[in-house]
Parts: sequence; C-alpha cells; structure tokens
Amino acid sequence: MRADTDADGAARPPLMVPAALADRISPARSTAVAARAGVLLGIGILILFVTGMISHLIQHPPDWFWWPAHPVWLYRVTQGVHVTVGVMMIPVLLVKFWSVYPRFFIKPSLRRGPVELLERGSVAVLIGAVLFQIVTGLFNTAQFYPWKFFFTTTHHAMAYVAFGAVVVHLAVKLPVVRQALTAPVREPEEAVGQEDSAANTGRTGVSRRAVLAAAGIGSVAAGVAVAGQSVPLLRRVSVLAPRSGEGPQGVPINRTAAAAGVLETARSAGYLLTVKAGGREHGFTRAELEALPQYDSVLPIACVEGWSATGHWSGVRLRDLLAAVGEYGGGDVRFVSMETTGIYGSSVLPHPHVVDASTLVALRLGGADLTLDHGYPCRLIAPNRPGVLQTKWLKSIEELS
Ligand SMILES: Nc1nc2c(c(=O)[nH]1)N[C@H]1C(S)=C(S)[C@@H](COP(=O)(O)O)O[C@H]1N2
Ligand SMILES: [Mo]
Repeated sequence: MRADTDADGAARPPLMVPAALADRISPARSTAVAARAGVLLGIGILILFVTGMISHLIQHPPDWFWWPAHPVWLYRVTQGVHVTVGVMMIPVLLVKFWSVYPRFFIKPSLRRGPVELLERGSVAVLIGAVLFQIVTGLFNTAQFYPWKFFFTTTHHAMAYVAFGAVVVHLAVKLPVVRQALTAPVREPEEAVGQEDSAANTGRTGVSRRAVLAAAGIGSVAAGVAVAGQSVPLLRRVSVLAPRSGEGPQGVPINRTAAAAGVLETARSAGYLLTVKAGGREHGFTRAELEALPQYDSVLPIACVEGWSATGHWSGVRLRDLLAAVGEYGGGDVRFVSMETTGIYGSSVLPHPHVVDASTLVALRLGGADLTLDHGYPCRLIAPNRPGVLQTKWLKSIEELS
C-alpha cells in the first residue's frame, strides 16, 4: 500500500490506494499535472459559462437584460469562442482525469471525516456535469441528438451545476493547487525518492512536462480543427468543422425549406407579408417589397452551433417597412414564419435592433434572390444575434405593445 501522494500533511489517516493501483501513480500523475490541467479547465469553464449565459439571455431575455446591435460581430465571437473553447477542453479534461484517476478508486472512509465525503461527492457531481456539458454540446454542434431531452434547456440547467461544482472544488483544493503551482515542477528522474528509486524509475516513462505539453498541443489542435467554422482564415485547416462556409450563396443552410415544410407556401403566387405597426396593418406582395427603397447590409449568420458566415444581404430596412404601415411605437417586434413545424418558426426583435439601419427584411443574398433554403420570399437579418433568431420564410411582422 502506498500513502496518498496528495497528502497535505494533516494529521488525518492517509488515503489508502489499492495495491494494484499504487503502481500506476507515476510522478507524472501528480498534483503538479492535476493542478495545472485544473487551472486550464477552470479558466475554460469560466469562459464557457459566461459565453453560454450570454447566448441564453439573448434568446430568453429577462426584463433587465439589454444586448446591443453593435458591434455586429460580437455574438459571432462569443458563440465561436464558446464552441471552440468547449472542444479545446476535451484534451485538457482527458489529461486531468488521467492525472487523478487512481484516486477515483480510493474507498471513501468515514474515518477521514464528513468534509472529505462531501468533497468526494462534489467531485462526482463535477465530473458528471462537465462530461455531460461537453458531450451534449459537441453532439449539438453536429446536430446529432441521440437523447430524449431538449438540448438547450438541459445544457443551460446543467451549466449552473457544473459551474457551482467547479467553484466548490476549487475552494476545497485551493491549498493543494497553490502549493503545486509554487513548487518547482521536477522531472521524474529528479523526483525519485531515496527510499524506492528502483520502483520509481521502473514505473514511469512519461514526464510531467510531456503530459502538460500533450494537453496543450492537443487542446490547440482540437480548437484549430473546429475554429474554421467561425474564423474564415482557419477554414482550410479545420478538418472537423461541421459547417465551414459551404452552401448556396456562400452561406451554410441550417434547416431546408423541405424540412420546414414550406416548399409550397414559399412559392405561392398569392404570397403576402403581413406587417402590423402603430395599430395599422398591410399585406405586402414580394413585388411591393421590391418596390420599396433597397439597402445592402454585410452581416453574419452566427449559428448557436458555432459556425458563422458573412453574407451580403439586400432588401428593405425594417424601420422603413414599419413606417410604411404605421408609426412605430418603440416596442419589440415579432417575426413569424410560414413554417408550421419546428420550434424556430418565430422570433422577437428588441428595440435597438428594430431601429438599426442594418436590420433588413432581406430579399437577396450575394446579389441574387434568396434561395428557398435561405428563406425565400423574405427573411429577417439583424446584427449581433444568434442565427436561430434570423427567421426565414416570413409570414408576418408585428409590433408588440
Ligand atoms: N423559420 C425558420 N427560420 C430559421 C430557422 C428555422 O428552423 N426556421 N433556423 C434558424 C437557424 S438555427 C439559423 S442558424 C439560420 C440559418 O440561416 P441559413 O440557413 O440561411 O444559413 O436560420 C434561422 N432561421
Ligand atoms: Mo442555428
């Protein structure tokens, strides 16, 4: 039996590691590695929590929340960072687990006190929640849902659990982390103790630096492999990016007209866009929309799934369209799609985006009429918002009182 290598010198009985596992505690599997990987994970999880909450709040805004229309690319950056950092955490998480996993097999003992039991319970919650977030998030970027629950609600709820568990874990481990980070990182050869140098040299091949370097390189490689879906310069090297700017008119398609069940209605000769503003209402044919003053906007579609792409849109300014019907009273505006299936058939646009000059009811993309899949006959395109709120195949636009 080997005493726990993390023993912090307190007078409690040491953690006992089963004999079969003791051999696996190489110097590389040490607090030095665990603490450094842990710090990286902590920073990553903080970034994931903040960027994730931003995305959640934009989609489900409480009264106090305010999100600007400018800079137009801000959401593209926060969500690109969210997905890329999430992927970058996978190698770090693996190294972290590898550095501590013999501890998972240590039997909890009441002799070491209730605090220790609580701490180990919180670690179990932490591991579960973090794994859950990484796996569900990753599957979502691939639009692969091999589960029964609704992704966004669960991913959002579990974020509090994961974040809370990180805070508890960090508070508990702070002394260990501080010590591990201030002590010099010794290579296994130097670290060999006098008592059992033979055993030590015999059971280790990997140095701490090698493990940490592997975590770092793996993490950057994983990040680069997906970042191209939001960073155009990286597109050629992003072999794992699910959607990297491929698609009709240079913009990927998220949901097709066929999937949304609008193939008939979107091409109907009797198409009318109903607009309600200032207590008045008017139905616009597409020809009438084309007859209104046309403007260009260069705006990205920034999907919550992490990909984004810049489009050159043109069409009618939303504020002009509302003014053509009635006096805009300053409220939020609801957009409803012809789509009858699915949960993304409508969206609500807040005031800063309603009055912004770049917000269009778009008729064209890249100089040509919108394709059916991009939202023909017309769609909303507004600055600094999640793609999921850029409603396609518009049926009505209505100012909310
Ligand atoms: N009516 C409707 N509009 C929609 C969607 C949808 O499912 N239905 N998907 C949204 C999502 S998730 C994204 S990312 C963008 C993508 O637009 P694109 O397919 O033109 O690139 O459209 C949005 N508009
Ligand atoms: Mo999306």
